[in-house]
Amino acid sequence: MYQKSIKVAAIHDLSGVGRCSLTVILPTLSAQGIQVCPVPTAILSTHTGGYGEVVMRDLTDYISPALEHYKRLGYQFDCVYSGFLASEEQIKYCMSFFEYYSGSLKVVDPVMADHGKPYKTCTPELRKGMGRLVGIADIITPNITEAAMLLGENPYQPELTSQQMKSFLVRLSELGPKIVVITSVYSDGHYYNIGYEREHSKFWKVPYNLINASYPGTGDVFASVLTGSILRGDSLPLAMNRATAFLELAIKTTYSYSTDTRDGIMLESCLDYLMGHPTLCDYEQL
Ligand code: PXL
Repeated sequence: MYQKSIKVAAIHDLSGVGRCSLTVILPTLSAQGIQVCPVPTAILSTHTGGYGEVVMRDLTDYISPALEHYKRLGYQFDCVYSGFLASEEQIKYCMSFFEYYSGSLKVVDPVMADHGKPYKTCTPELRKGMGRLVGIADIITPNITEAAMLLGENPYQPELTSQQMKSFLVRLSELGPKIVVITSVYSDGHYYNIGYEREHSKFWKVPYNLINASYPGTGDVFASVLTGSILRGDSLPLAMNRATAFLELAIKTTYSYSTDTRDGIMLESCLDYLMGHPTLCDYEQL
């Protein structure tokens, strides 16, 4: 299908149960024809969102030696993509990865919070460190809670005007990234994923229907579809459209089975959609 494989170094945790981080990032990128080289930051029995006390093995001391090995090999990645990080210390090692592979596409999903509230693991130090990572990224994919936190604003942002959406996007881009995509924004009676490309001064929005259930890992899947799509050469609005449509499909499929929401979305049932790579043009200009 492809002559050359596109390689992504994925710096994320491996959570055994609950379909998030590497367990969804690997299949989502693979289904798009992208090779994932995982750099696990921690191993957890489950994600941290509702299964009680988690068993965790921190792999902070793995990240740097792994990078040293790749340096000795002269190994190249087309993209370095980070997400949930377990501690402020991990930010430093993650930063070394981004700095060494400065010519690769740098994607930072600043996983810290959702629905107006920081995750238990998000300390003030981690939040500051995430700000530093965002500063060296090419693309960031915060949800609206994380976007507000990165800008030092109230994490709870129930509704935004068009002007406020643009202001959020531009101010985040001023921190460093050329492309900013913010998910789960409510405006004027609709939910949107919104995006900004500094190079073209263009703002985009893709509407979606909200399902009244919250599943972990949806941000990871969104960022992975978007990243895969951009690595394959799609424009930003088409990549946003693909990621939004795929999430809508996966969430509605899952909701129809009334599963335990802690188990995440039924990714396995929906991956064939990504393999087909259909082109969608349901985006709008913001
Ligand atoms: O999906 C984000 C995520 C990743 N990894 C772990 C998490 C979460 C969100 O709760 O707990 C361990």
